[in-house]
Amino acid sequence: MSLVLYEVQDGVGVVTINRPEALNALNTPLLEELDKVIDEVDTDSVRCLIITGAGQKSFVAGADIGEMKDMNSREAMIFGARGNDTFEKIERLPIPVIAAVNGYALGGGCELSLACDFRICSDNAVFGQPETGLGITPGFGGTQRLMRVVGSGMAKQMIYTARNIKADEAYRIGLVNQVCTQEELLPTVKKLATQIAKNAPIAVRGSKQAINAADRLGVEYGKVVEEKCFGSCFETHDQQEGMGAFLEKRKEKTFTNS
Ligand code: DAK
Repeated sequence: MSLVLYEVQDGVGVVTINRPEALNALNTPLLEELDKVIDEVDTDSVRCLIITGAGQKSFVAGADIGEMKDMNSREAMIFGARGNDTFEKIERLPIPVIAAVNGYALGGGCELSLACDFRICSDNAVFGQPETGLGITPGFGGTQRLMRVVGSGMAKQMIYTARNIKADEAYRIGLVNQVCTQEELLPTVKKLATQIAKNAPIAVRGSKQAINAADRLGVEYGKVVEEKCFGSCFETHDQQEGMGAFLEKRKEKTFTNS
């Protein structure tokens, strides 16, 4: 049985972390499969990716504590680097990635959701960075990405206290964009993904690139990337099609990512 499932429908890919008996905790074989699946996403045909967890209870309940417990320092660094590399790949995918958080998103699970462009969760979701209570620091980018989403004060509070927060609080602090029932979660996220998939990929991708550039390297650099992306939309099929459709009062548009 695969530890990571992947399917594509109508230009939307769904990655499912599939280890429900351990609440989808991330161990080495799972991280290796996830890395492979991310490499296999065909970003020419897939226009938006969703990441979710198998079962009704958990998105990802963190890195596998059983596997980590007896690691030596070197092994822990390798484990951390593996997770970091894969999460970095997710963040750098040219297409948008939405986390559909269907339960526990703790430690590495919260960090996986933070590597996505944004998060939508079910009302039973629980977020947290419990690492300091386990004697470790967050290791899959949590000290870096959480503060960018919720601000450094709130990120520090969550990390230092290791306190879990429920869906309503996650919404209040801006960690998730929307909360829905468990049944509504995937349909809601798929609808959003389909809405994204309908827009010009060249423009959606350029927007992601410019926002991420500013996020990582600052506004001055982000503005340069924005100008470059804006300019490179012109003379493309998609720019001609989008503006042409408006001027011709035409609803139907065919974007080709070219
Ligand atoms: N690891 C391994 N197994 C886990 C797990 C985890 N993180 N979370 C749950 N499980 C397993 C449980 O052991 C149990 O297995 P069995 O006993 O049935 O064999 C099964 O999933 C069901 O869990 P529970 O029986 O505990 O279920 P409950 O509903 O009672 O509780 C819970 C659900 C999510 C509150 C509880 O399972 C829990 O507290 N889990 C641990 C959550 C946690 O602390 N997660 C953060 C892990 S630390 C680094 C790289 C990465 C990281 C850090 C550093 N470097 C190397 C630099 C990342 C760290 C983390 O993510």
